Amino acid sequence: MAFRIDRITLRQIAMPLVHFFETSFGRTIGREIILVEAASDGVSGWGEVTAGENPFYNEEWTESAWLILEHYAGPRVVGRTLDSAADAAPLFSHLRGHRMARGGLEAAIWDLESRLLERPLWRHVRSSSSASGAAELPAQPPEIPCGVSIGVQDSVQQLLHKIEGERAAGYQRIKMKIKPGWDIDVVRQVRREFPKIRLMADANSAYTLEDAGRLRQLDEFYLMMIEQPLAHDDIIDHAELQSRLDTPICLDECIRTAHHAEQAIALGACRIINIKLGRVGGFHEAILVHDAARRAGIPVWCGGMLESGVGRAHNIALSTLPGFVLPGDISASKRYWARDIINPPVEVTSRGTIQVRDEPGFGYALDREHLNAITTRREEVRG
Ligand code: OSB
Ligand code: MG
Repeated sequence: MAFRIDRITLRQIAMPLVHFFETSFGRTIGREIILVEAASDGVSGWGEVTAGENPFYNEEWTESAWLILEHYAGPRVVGRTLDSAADAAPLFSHLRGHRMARGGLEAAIWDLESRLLERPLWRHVRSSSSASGAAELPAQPPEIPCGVSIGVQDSVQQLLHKIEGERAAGYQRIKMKIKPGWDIDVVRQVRREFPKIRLMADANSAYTLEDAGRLRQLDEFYLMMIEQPLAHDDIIDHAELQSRLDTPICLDECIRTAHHAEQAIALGACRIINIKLGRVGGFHEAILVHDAARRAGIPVWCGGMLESGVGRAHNIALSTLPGFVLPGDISASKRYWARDIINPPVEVTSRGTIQVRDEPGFGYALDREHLNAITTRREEVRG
């Protein structure tokens, strides 16, 4: 079904986190998020740009994403008629990098198309994957397994306390952030306290190959995986490191395309892949990464970027693909926000799962009043 993109509106919102989130690259206390609205024939689709406030996770940040959307990606689609949402990503493929900016717009177009078809986005996503054909589409919306990502804390005591709380809430696995000075000893204490939990560590590129001996010490704690220990753009060193570790390596930052996934798998640089919608530039590429991993027998899970309800709902839709067999970093709205921008907020069952909603598009209603109250910038893209 062809549809014309009548209007693209960018908006920036300010959302304070209920608790700071600290990684090896810094501490976030509040988010500055860009939402993209794509309208056709009076129907709107929404996407979220997952770039951080600073170019520390990758090269993008809120300001750069706004400029890319305003001057490059947005004008490519305003007034254009698309045969399907899958045709959106190729319109931006001449741009180098800036996948989170592109991905926010692309996701809005996927949401728009599924709303025009009055179809849940998750069904739309599943039927677009060649590695999970329509025949496999379940009649009932699935439940997706959830884990939590816990940042570096001010004390080990505080970390243990947080883990206890998340376990009690039912989350299926705990990811803890590590960095030099907050790693082996802290993981040891967590393991002593919680010998049976599914535990993993995310370093966000805080180490080099010189640290291989140190990282090997983590093997004794039978972690599910260690995520992105080495440089954000270095697949080769990860292959070398993986050959020296028993613990599976999971790549996050390194994988921006399906081609990267294929190369990393071929080199033995990882045994697991974290797929983030924004990092790879939207649904089109995310599905291709999933399909490549599935063909190779590599399990994937959905990463998070401290998203508002809009990005969170998109992550839930993505996670219904059959290769997402490990718990994702997709947790309840209330872990991040005093008030989310969707209704109902994302909730997690006592089994540590999210029940996917069978509603059109991303499946939740926008809280317009709240959205307007926290909007700090708004602009329509000129074609
Ligand atoms: O590396 O997965 C990461 C948050 C910001 C930037 C990078 C990462 C993260 C997380 C948070 O781990 C996951 C979440 O949204 O809860
Ligand atoms: Mg990560």
